[in-house]
Amino acid sequence: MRFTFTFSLGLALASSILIQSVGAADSSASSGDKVPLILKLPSPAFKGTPKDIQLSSYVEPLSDKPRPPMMVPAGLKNIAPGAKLTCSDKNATADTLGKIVDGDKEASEQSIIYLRKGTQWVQMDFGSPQEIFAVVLWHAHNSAKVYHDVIVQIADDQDFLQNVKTIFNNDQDNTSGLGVGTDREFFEIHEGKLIDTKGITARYMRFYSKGSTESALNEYTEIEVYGRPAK
Ligand SMILES: [Ca+2]
Ligand SMILES: [Ca+2]
Repeated sequence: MRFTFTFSLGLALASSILIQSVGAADSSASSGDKVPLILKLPSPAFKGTPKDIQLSSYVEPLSDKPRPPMMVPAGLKNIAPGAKLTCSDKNATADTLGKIVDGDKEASEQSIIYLRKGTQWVQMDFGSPQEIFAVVLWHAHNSAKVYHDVIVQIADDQDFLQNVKTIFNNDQDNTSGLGVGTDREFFEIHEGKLIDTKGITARYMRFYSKGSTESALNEYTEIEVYGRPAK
């Protein structure tokens, strides 16, 4: 009797330890070694409520609180500076496009590049497939304005014909013709627009826009892409 009792207790203990250790492994895998994504933000250039501008019904209200950090796997890098940049506006030189990934995100005139009117895109080729967790986008935050038809796509080829996926699209009235978006328009602020790309794998990424509430021209200040080489 005594032997059986001890044996069962031992078994129960052993299985309880086993369950605990599996549980611990599970929780460390799901929260992973996730860390807050630390962004270096430029200084705010304007404050308070935006001036009287024509807004769509799907503009996200401007928050007066700092954005909470996004949790991402440890060890990600901003891979945008290593990407090959191209653009739909053939007047934009390589030097001009380089300013989108030079780390200068300030609101001053010399930090902003201008692309022509209409739907325009900037494209990044990372050289090989990358696992991408976050994109941070600054068109221009020198005044309160809202950009139109902000669309982010990925593809397997530079012409965006193979395996094209849309990861952000706020063109809710489809004026750029890439499909009706369901994301909201947003104010350009010093924090930039943070897009959670959920670890999607891509070699090519395109960023579209079609002017703002301020101008038909397209401005770009900086784009950051946080990722790591795909396994
Ligand atoms: Ca820049
Ligand atoms: Ca639109």
